[in-house]
Amino acid sequence: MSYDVAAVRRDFPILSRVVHGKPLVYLDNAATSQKPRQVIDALVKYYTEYNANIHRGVYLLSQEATEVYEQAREKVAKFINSPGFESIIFTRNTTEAINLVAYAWGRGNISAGDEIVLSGMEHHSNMVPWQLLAKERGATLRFVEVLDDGTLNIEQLYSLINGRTKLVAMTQMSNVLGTITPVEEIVRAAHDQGALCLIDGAQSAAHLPVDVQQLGCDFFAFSAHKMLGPTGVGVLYGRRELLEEMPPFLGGGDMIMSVSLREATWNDLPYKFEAGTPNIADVIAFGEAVDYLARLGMKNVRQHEKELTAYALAALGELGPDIRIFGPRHAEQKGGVISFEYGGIHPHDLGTALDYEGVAIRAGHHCAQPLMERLGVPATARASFYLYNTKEEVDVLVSALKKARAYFGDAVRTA
Ligand code: 7TS
Repeated sequence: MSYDVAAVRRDFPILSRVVHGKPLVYLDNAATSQKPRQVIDALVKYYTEYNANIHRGVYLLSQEATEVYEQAREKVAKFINSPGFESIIFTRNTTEAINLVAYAWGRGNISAGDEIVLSGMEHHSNMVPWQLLAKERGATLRFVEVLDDGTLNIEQLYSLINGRTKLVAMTQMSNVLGTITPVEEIVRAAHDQGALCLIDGAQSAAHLPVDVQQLGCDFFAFSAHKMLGPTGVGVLYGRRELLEEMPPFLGGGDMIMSVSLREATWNDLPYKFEAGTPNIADVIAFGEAVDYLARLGMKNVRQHEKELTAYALAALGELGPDIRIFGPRHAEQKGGVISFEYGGIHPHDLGTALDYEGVAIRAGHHCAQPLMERLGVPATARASFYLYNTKEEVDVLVSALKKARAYFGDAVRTA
């Protein structure tokens, strides 16, 4: 391991919290990550020292705010190796980034008979916008199936993509199974048939090194709040030529070049897609989050999480036949996300029991109901790790699970 996890943990004030009398073990990182003090301080600094609207002020505060906001964009561009800042559009979250593409690109490019290829493990955010678009346009959605081992049927992907396919929209990492998908291959398969490819990077950007030029994707969407940044900021990366051709998503201030009573012309990229006063403070703080991740190095983050995931898979596996782990069983194939069922205990009961031990996990359908159906369960319990989690915390999870099993055991067996 090439960074000091104990030192990293000291940067996260919340990690020294006590819940129900127990030290917090935060294992719901796939939902949102915790924030280091550098990010929190950046928010406070902005509001204390240079709060002003951007892109319009002639006075110093506004110039400072504009400069730091635009620096954050440059940092994000570098973080995912975007060829330029023009391709980086700040949105509210991944969901809005995907909807932006569905509206601004989709409505100009999808018509009756066209096909959009998705996978059966998509988050609702990468499914519902395409359902809306397909319904409106008379287009068809096709789905790559999830195999029993939690990976995608890539052979099937090749047979689904054809001359009618206009877009392939797929996650790079499942928020339920942790599965890392072969996105480079998926992008190539889409391009070979003249289709575009959107990658849902909500999970991957936080946990893997991402290079959009190497991936070759046309769009890449992700959220700041899952990668140490604040809530309320997302990113859409788009290939410049595509963004140039797309009409605006939202109309209003900042996105225009000039406006007359009946017409308007559009601002340059990326501002054409950032209507109204943006989330200045949170974008600035996101810049700090990106710095933090870059300092640790995303390869090191991945390495740490891979070791932790391997450790957790082994430790959970030792709970015996009562535990069912969904998705890939090898840490190589997945991010630090483990969905499971244990002892016939309802995931919500399990989540509540773990909470009393200080362990925060997620229980539910994880906004992936079609995947739940494929797995044949209404919900799963899910533990998800980040760069500050430790093997000791995995041990706490395992002993809390054993305790819950002892508590619920008889009730479940006699039910
Ligand atoms: N795509 C994936 C793969 C996700 O995991 C999520 C959020 C989203 C899109 C949407 O991101 P948002 O920032 O726009 O909400 N996933 C989760 C989760 O697993 N639990 O809570 C949110």
